[in-house]
Amino acid sequence: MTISASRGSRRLRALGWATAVLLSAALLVAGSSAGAEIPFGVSSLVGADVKLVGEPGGQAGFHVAAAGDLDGDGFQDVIVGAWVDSAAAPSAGAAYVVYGPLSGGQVNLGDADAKLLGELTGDFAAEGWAGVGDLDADGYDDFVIGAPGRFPPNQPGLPAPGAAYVFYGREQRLSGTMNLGEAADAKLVGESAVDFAGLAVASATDLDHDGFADLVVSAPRDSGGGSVAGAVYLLYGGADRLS
Ligand SMILES: [Ca+2]
Ligand SMILES: [Ca+2]
Ligand SMILES: [Ca+2]
Repeated sequence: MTISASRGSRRLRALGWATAVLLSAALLVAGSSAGAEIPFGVSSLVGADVKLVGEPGGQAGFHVAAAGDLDGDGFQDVIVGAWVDSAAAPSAGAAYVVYGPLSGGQVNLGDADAKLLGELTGDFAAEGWAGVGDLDADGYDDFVIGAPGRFPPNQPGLPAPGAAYVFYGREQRLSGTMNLGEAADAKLVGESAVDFAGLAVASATDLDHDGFADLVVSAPRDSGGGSVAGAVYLLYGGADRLS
């Protein structure tokens, strides 16, 4: 019973944290501290406070989430994934970082503060990504970009171990176009050539309640439990950064 209750309270804390983050992000996007007015009933997205517009072919926004305050200036920041962006290589994918506060109206992601490019053909970088809270408890929120390395179309024989790129937030902002492999603080690679590691990444809030946020990385084609049984990895945050 004790274990069950503990798990329940942790789950409630996790839900509370996620709700608070999403609400604060929504309020800042709306540019109002008093509260955004989201209409009841059916209405057009054309009435949104901000529209972030992708670049041709990238399919920006395949996955959305709260990013956190990456530069510690008190404003929530925005990450947008474009999983089939081909600027670096066909379907290498990319992630845009836009630091808040956002002005209203349209934001062209081609003008984002930073664009992080997948490394290889078919990396599908940022098919999944997550703001993961403060992994090292330094006051700056951190984020992770997944690049599952799914088999590119018509190229099923390519290795696809997948990876999760960890970025620690800092006062100095990310800027310009960068390669994920060079810009990330750490790259976590799948165990085998076909694991699709990083297809999903997420915050685990603080699983072990040590004050450091923790991280979840999936590998749905991992075969440690039998053929493509899949696996999920938990990584505990700490003052010693992943590298
Ligand atoms: Ca910020
Ligand atoms: Ca941090
Ligand atoms: Ca922890």
